[in-house]
Amino acid sequence: MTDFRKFMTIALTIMLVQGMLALLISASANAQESLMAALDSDQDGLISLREAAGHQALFESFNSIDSNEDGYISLDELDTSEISID
Ligand SMILES: [Ca+2]
Ligand SMILES: [Ca+2]
Repeated sequence: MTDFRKFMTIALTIMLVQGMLALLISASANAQESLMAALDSDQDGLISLREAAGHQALFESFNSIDSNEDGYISLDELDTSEISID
């Protein structure tokens, strides 16, 4: 009986985790927009080098993501990049 309860607890935990993962994955469809919203502190729709300093991976590859070299990362440039929120 104890083993069965353990099993049920583990099974329920796995189901919960899977449900949360599914939520996370559906939320990440807009990951780049969320990243933009999180970093664009002056809300001009662009991430400046200074704003990018809040995200190490983005900051380190800022120049390669800023494909038109205007010193800002637009949502399009962000979309093209493989940067994600972690
Ligand atoms: Ca900005
Ligand atoms: Ca740019």
